[in-house]
Amino acid sequence: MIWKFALLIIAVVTGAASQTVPCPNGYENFADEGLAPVCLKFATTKKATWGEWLTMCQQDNGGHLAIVKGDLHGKIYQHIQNDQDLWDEAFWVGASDAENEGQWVWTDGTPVDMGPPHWDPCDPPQPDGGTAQNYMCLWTPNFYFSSCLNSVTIYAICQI
Ligand SMILES: [Ca+2]
Repeated sequence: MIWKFALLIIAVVTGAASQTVPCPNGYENFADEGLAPVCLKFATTKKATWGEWLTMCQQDNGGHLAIVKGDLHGKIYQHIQNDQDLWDEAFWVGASDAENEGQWVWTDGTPVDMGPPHWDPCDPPQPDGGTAQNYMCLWTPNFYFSSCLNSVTIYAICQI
């Protein structure tokens, strides 16, 4: 009887651990329940350029700048709304048109969907800035996709 109880405890603890800790320490799972984890970290240790964050995300558990496809954009927006410290900030994510001006691609090589609902439609509509703005950021207050100045230093969203 006792050994049966012990086995039950082990099963429950093991199951709970695999369900509640899908991401490395400091990362949060943004995926819907039952789907493969999408582990993101709002990296607010330092403000730096896109290129610098590309390296720093990699140095943090082998991560990369966040690839924000589909409804992940809305989940990120909701996360920011729930954390007042993030409201006035901006964040690099993993897309660029540095290779071919106007051709935006994610760092996994897939093309970025242009226009609504993700890119900022307001004045001036994004992306803009020509070759001075070759990297994607999410900019306060609406956190649409924007093209940010190559030289600007802001926070980043890293992904594993
Ligand atoms: Ca550009």
